[in-house]
Amino acid sequence: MKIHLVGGFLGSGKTTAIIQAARVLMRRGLRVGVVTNDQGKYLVDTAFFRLADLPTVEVTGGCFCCNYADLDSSLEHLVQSAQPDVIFAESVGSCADLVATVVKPLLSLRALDAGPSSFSVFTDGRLLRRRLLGQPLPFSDDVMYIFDKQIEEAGLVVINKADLLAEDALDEVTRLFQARHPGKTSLLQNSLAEGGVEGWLALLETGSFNLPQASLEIDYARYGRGEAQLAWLDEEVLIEAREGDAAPAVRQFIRAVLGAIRSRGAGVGHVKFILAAGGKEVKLSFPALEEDGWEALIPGKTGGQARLLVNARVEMDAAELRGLFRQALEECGAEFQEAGVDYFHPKQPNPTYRME
Ligand SMILES: Nc1nc2c(ncn2[C@@H]2O[C@H](COP(=O)(O)OP(=O)(O)O)[C@@H](O)[C@H]2O)c(=O)[nH]1
Ligand SMILES: [Mg+2]
Repeated sequence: MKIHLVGGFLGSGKTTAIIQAARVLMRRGLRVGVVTNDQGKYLVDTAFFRLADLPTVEVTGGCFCCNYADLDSSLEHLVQSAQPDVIFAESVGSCADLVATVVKPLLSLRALDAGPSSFSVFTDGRLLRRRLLGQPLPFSDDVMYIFDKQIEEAGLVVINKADLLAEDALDEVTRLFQARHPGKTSLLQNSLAEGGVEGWLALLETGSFNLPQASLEIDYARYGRGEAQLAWLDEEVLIEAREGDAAPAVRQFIRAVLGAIRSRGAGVGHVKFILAAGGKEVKLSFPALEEDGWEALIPGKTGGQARLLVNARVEMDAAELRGLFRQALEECGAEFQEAGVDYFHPKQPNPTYRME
């Protein structure tokens, strides 16, 4: 059995790539399972993996490092219930220091053949390029500290969303990356393309050079400050049209949320929705540098009711984030009910184990 640990910043494309990679492996006849991870409890990504028919278990309410026992029992549960040949474990996008707190403990505390065999870190190529050029990014310095530390500790860096960079920008990001991180393996990838993850999978299969040996030097006070500047909001919403279709109210709600976040200039880790309406489920996802075109994903006829599972990770005050979601709902032009509303700032990271 192989365990591939996948880290990297919020919205960098971890879930997308894991689903594509799992499809390729399943076509080859392998059994694949997934462990998701988040500080929150109601996860769009878990719902999305399950939509893709992937056996998925969750470690919620904190990162893998601070919930090591949960990670260990989740892995065990997955092994018993799905007998996977390959497991992908996706860590929450605000987490760093995984070599010391997850990779090494898994290797030393689990049976030899059940430890991780690779640790990939994903990064949005556009954010990485800006960072390497010293251009401004929509996050504070402490949040960018986490972004940098994630890349520093990676065994293998996937420079993702290559389709969103022009040819010369791709050359530039590769050159700048190699100059900054000499000797680190990196790979340009478009996870949305047919066969786009084949190169990554081939690297994962080549063995242990993808598993870093060195624990990070990291300032936990600064790392904790960065995490604490990010706000988490999770909730389930039922939108009911007063008459006719619920789709216009859903569009209005999402438009208002994005507009309110943008008008505050707040950095978006990601804002994600699973929309269930008219017998269909779709995922709507807004990473740091969002693209247009999402409105076309909302089914034309939803019927009078739409259910939304919402996960937002944004650099702002959590109560303010909650307030703007609530206001967008009140102004969406339909009846609504909220359930499972949860908003907070992540706690100071306090790993179960830390191995030098
Ligand atoms: N253009 C482009 N978009 C991508 C790529 N990979 C992921 N995305 C999009 O980026 C957003 C965040 O992806 P997701 O896999 O949820 O990121 P995660 O938070 O790291 O798990 C989604 O809207 C994806 O469709 C890619 O290679 N190219
Ligand atoms: Mg994800």
